[in-house]
Amino acid sequence: MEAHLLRKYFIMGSQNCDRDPIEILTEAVQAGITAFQFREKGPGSLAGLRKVVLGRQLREICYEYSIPFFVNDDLELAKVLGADGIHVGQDDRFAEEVRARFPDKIIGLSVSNSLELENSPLSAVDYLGAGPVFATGTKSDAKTPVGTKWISQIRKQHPNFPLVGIGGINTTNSNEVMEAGADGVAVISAITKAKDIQAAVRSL
Ligand code: 3NM
Repeated sequence: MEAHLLRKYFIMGSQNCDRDPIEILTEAVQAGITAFQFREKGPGSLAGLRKVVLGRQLREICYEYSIPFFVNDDLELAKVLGADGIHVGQDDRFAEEVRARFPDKIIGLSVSNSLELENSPLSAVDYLGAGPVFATGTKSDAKTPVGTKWISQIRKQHPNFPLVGIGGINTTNSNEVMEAGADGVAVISAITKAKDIQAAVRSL
């Protein structure tokens, strides 16, 4: 994949939103996010048909603005929505299985420590999401923050592998993540909770 697509990677599900997710995504794409992940997961999230209906609307916005649309974990949904890519975590299906089923989609994998990284099938995935870089209140089961040092280490080990930092990243600390060698920052609350999404995305 082209690593520059990871630069401002916005992740969201309706559970992260205090107002209409469609409005939030529209503002974010107009402000210049480079990729979007639909992550309808955790307390308060939609399921079944309501999840599909929202997903379709969000997918359409990304299509209209020509930015890649990713689905978190849900392979069936990724297929139904014609997603450009799928993001899987360590607890989700093995990345190799996802690759076998979707040879042409972009596949991202979360890593939270060196052991996970060592055991990751890098040849089966297109990019890594490393984190949480900083403490985050958005994901209740987030692991211990890895800090930007670990981002630098991964970059040293894998000089050319597309890499995005995630977790607790905001307009104030995103530059540290980029300086550590990430290709981009993946954020939820820095955008969903922003008073001015245009300004937040620009600042990221
Ligand atoms: N994954 P915020 S942290 C979805 O560490 C997610 O893998 C993480 O939300 C990981 O930008 C996280 O609001 C939540 O901190 C990111």
